[in-house]
Amino acid sequence: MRHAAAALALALAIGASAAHARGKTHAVRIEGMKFVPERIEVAAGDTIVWTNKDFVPHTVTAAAAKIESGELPQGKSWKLVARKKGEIQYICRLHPTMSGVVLVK
Ligand SMILES: [Cu+2]
Repeated sequence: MRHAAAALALALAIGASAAHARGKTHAVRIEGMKFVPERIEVAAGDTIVWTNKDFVPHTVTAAAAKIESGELPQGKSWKLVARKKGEIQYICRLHPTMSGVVLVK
């Protein structure tokens, strides 16, 4: 009985650490009408958080990958978990000259 409890405690500890190691978080600022950094490399399972530092709203849009943040006003963030490996090229739908790349490895 005591042994079983110890095994359960160990299993919970392993589960907790595995969940913690699942992914990193990467920050992209939207600032001065640019995505900064413009290109990032992440691992599958990682989270990317975009934060709009500009006065005007922006979006994170990759139509082909069905990614659409909606309009982000100043100070707002939007996050995406990168699940599929490959290159995601995205733009701001409101200012299509703004572009960025997420490479998911
Ligand atoms: Cu924009």
